[in-house]
Amino acid sequence: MRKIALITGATSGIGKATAKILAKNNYDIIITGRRDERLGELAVELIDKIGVECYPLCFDIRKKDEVECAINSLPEPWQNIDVLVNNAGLAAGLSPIQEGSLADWDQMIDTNIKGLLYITRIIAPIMAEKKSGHIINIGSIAGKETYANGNVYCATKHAVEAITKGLRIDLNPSGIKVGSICPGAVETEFSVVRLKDADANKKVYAGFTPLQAQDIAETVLFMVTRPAHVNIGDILILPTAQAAATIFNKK
Ligand code: NDP
Ligand code: 8X3
Repeated sequence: MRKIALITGATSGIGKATAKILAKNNYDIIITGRRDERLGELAVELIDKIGVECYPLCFDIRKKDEVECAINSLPEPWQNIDVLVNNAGLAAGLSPIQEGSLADWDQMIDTNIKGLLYITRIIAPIMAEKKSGHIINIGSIAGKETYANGNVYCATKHAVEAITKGLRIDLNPSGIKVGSICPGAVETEFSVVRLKDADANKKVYAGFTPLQAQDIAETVLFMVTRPAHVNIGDILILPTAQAAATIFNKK
């Protein structure tokens, strides 16, 4: 029987690369995000070029009602989700906490923590009921360290780390695999969004070779293709040039 993977935040970066790699490995794919046009384009690519089935769901993960409505709108066979990749997320701003924007804080907390929880609260019972499934949360090195001006973003990713551990404990009796991938610097739209600067990548990734979304997608694939008795709990993955959150060997 074919397997189904739901990837949040698949309109860009890590989520998009993950959707493609899982499709190439015979998963049917549910993709989510707010940018409908991009979801449509990716769905066409997965269906026409890769040859899998794809169900796009356009919603804002911060809005509980939209999340519930979208997941509940899935036709019955699509609700049988085998893999959930909780990827949607962002950093907004890079300021000392005493100068931080409350709107940025709300956006990060509502997306990275509450949005992840809303989705998981709907999918986890489905997995628990059938006693199988795999949840992978995209954390960050920012969930393991706190760096200058990272304050609230780091807090949200520390929360993802705690939620991952809590999920693994609570879903242990049901045989559900739970793990996380915690990347360092990945060249996606992340820095453009964080710094609200279309040219941000030229500055942020200057002088070293960052990870690419494909590197993280390959890590997701590795995790979901382990034998039934193996659960990868956590992977910290960094560019070779990165030793810690803010320590880079730049040329
Ligand atoms: P991108 O900005 O390229 O992708 C972010 C994705 O999240 C987009 O698909 C976006 O979709 C989605 N998203 C953001 N806000 C919402 C929302 N309110 N509702 C629904 N979807 C939303 O960044 P990355 O691929 O780099 O980020 C993916 C994950 O990886 C994030 O959780 C990020 O924190 C994490 N990460 C990134 C690192 C990096 O250096 N890039 C390093 C470590 C972790 P849309 O805008 O269409 O809604
Ligand atoms: C993204 C990596 O170091 O910018 O989570 O926080 S970092």
